[in-house]
Amino acid sequence: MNYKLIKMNIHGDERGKLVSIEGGQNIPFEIKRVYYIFDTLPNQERGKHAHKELEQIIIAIDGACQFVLDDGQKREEIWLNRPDVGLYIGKNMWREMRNFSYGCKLMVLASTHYDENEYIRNYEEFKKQKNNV
Ligand code: T46
Repeated sequence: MNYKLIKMNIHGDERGKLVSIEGGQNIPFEIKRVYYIFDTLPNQERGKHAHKELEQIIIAIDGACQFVLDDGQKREEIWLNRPDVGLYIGKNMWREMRNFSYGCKLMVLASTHYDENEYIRNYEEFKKQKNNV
């Protein structure tokens, strides 16, 4: 499975907490794009696609949601629920997001600019490509 959880350092004191993310240091790719997802709802699912080239790190900076990760053979579920843990997803992994807490906010660091042609939005097509059928 081409994913892993990355623990970020927290700088905390009586004023609150801060996490710093620096390109070339705790991120395994050059950051080309940052986007964020908010106003999510518990009964809405997102994702349901894979990327041919894109690598990303996703951080639940507020709230929680569940990720389903699938490499064409195995499926695993993980919860993202900490602002100091990033989910790295490498190339060619199917992802689905569900069970958002109200107001969950996800910040995403991406290795490429947005390109719809690089998405695989059909699960059967994804499985065929993974298994070289
Ligand atoms: C992923 C999860 C965590 C853009 O115009 N630019 C962008 O950078 C992105 C990411 C999306 N869009 C447009 C494309 C769609 O019309 O925004 C709309 C929603 O995108 P999408 O349906 O792909 O959103 P999610 O939440 O299903 O998935 C996104 C990322 O696409 C995906 O790579 O891992 O967030």
